[in-house]
Amino acid sequence: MTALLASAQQRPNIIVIVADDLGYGDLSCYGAQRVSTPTVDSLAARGVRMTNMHACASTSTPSRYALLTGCYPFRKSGTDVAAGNAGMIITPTQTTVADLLKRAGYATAAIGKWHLGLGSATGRQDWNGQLDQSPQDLGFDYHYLMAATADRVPCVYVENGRVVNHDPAAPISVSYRSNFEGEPTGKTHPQLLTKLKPSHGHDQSIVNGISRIGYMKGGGKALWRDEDISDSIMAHAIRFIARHKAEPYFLYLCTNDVHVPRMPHERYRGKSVMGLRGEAIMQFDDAVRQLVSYLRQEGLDRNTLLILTSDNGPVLDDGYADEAIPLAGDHQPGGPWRGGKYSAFEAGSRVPCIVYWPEAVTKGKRQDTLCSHIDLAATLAALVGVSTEENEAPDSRNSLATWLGRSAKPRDYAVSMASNRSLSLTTQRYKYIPPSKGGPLITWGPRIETGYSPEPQLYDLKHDAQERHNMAGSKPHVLQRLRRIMETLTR
Ligand code: NG6
Ligand code: CA
Repeated sequence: MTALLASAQQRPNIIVIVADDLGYGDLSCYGAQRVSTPTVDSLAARGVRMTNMHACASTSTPSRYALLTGCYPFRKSGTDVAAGNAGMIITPTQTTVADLLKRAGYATAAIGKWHLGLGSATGRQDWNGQLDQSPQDLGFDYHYLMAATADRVPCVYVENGRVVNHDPAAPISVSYRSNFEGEPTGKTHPQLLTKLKPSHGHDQSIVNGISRIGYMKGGGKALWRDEDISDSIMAHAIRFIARHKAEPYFLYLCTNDVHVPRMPHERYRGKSVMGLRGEAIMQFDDAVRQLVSYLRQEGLDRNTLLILTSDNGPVLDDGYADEAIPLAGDHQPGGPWRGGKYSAFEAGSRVPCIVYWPEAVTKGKRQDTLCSHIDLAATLAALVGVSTEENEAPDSRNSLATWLGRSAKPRDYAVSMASNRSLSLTTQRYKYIPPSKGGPLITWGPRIETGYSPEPQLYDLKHDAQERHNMAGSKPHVLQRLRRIMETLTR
């Protein structure tokens, strides 16, 4: 490894692109046929395409929590899908990937979807002034963020702890409890839903002709237009790189695509047979194109380590009537895997992941070795030569050689948390889902199998990618081994 790194210029720039709800089967380099992602495919062709990368959860907040802290989300309460007025879920005393890279002299930024809370306390943020805590307390020198998701208020960008384009004529109030007097909602004023209607939930405050989760008043000029979110995120990402191209930098770049409400820019509209969801995937690919072309133009791409992945598995109807289900046709957003977002089955956490770094990576490699997002912190720390204390990124292990396609050494197991907080373990061969409460299907709208069962489940992923044949009874030794790992982990 040392020789490898010596051959590359020391300290590459690092960009981690995290897509939202992009499934294993949503990219053409992973087999999608009804949508094409030429830019991501070209990175895969010249980088490492991982087929066995696991997010640590099948929803966003806990998945991102693990990615940034190297600590499993089940260890901390309050790591479930966060409201838009949640206080910061990672505490400033915790060490993040950004903290570690700062120690190595990196300029650091978080841009795009955040969904890890802002300010020190839930519901107490001053959206009209300076937030009292922000990612600047988590090692990020700069941030330009959506507080949560596009379907949650407040529908504004926050830059370095302040609402961007704050409009003094329209002071912002946010509540996740009750509406503000006289404010229309999707429920009371469906005639104002000019762009998209909810299919379930999402019937509260209306911004840009789309109703959301949560209540918001004001905003005025600061309110986003969904069609411009991707461009806005990418413009800020490129501006950050332009400012820091002379020094090593770390960019945590989170797209809003392909989360709901899917409302891509007009230039993609009508371009996909899969409708808005397909167009959101096209917009994602094009965002990556904008970034990579800029890096090439500036001669920066050879010494940039770019990791592209998704926070959790896919969902078609996630609460808006965007026709994702009928227009999907035979598209399999989860690829060969069963389940989807929220689920304990594989498609919940088996995510696409491409590692691109022209100077150091094994080109065009397909990496089938078991990997987990949890290792990002230790892997990047090792790459830049920073050592971690025992309490820092406690669950994270250096997997650099594997991620660069130089080794086939798998993790012993990958842990992931479903939306009911139950855990599952994947090994290179098997999948263990302990008994958990909850019915076989998501109850609130999305048509997704949960994978929950009162019985222990054990699947041989090598021969049963679809998790159909429970071997818990026929492979007692394997079951016992995985059960023990789980017990030790959660003790
Ligand atoms: C769910 C939302 C869904 C999505 C999800 C979080 C409803 C009915 N559904 O509660 O639309 O926002 O939370 O997605 O409100 S995530 O990718 O950010 O985890
Ligand atoms: Ca997500």
